[in-house]
Amino acid sequence: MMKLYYGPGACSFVPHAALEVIKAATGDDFETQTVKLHKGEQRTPEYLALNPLGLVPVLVEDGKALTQIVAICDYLDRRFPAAGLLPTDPWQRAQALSTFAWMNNSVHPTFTHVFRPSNFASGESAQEDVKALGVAKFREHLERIQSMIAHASPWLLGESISFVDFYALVFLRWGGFANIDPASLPAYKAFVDRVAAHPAVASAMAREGINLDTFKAK
Ligand SMILES: N[C@@H](CCC(=O)N[C@@H](CS)C(=O)NCC(=O)O)C(=O)O
Repeated sequence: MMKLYYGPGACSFVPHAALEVIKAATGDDFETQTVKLHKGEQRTPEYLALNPLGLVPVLVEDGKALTQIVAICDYLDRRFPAAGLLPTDPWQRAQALSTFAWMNNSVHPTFTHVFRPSNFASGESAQEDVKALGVAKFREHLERIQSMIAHASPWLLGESISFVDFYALVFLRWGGFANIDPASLPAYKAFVDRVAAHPAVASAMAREGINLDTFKAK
């Protein structure tokens, strides 16, 4: 059985929700293992043996580990085509991967500047700068996602819910932690409410023990 190592609320939610979609579509079940990032569990020798980069997610199948969200999700789509996670038409599929890759290689690392400014600057005021610029850039990314949502019918890739919808949910939750009020992105918020209500997504959120309520007005 496949096993996913995930951190509650982390980017690993993307393959986690996908595994729930697959389970609903095909009956193929999966196991999970929580990795508590705030406790440093991603840096234990056992975990580093799975992923030397010390990051979630990791998907383990037949004792072999696969890392990187885009690779894991591409594998899940090819292994379980019945789940309809990516379009089959080559051009549509490439367009979907284009959006997915942008989320993974641009939006996601922008948030890393907010969450871990110490990775990018050493002095305290320099770190504050990195964080402030990161929040501004992250908000621009969220606005771009909101403009994509205007064309969602009903999901970002069309009829089937998919990786990019799950990533959109993760990002809006993270925005709340960065003091970005979801009410200031109303179409995005309404979309994420819909994604969260999808039964597969709701199951993954319940297992992770997360909700959408990350923004606390100051
Ligand atoms: N490019 C990687 C990014 C993975 C990543 O950044 N994971 C974060 C959680 S969202 C992590 O494990 N952080 C732990 C740490 O920085 O110590 C992927 O696609 O899998």
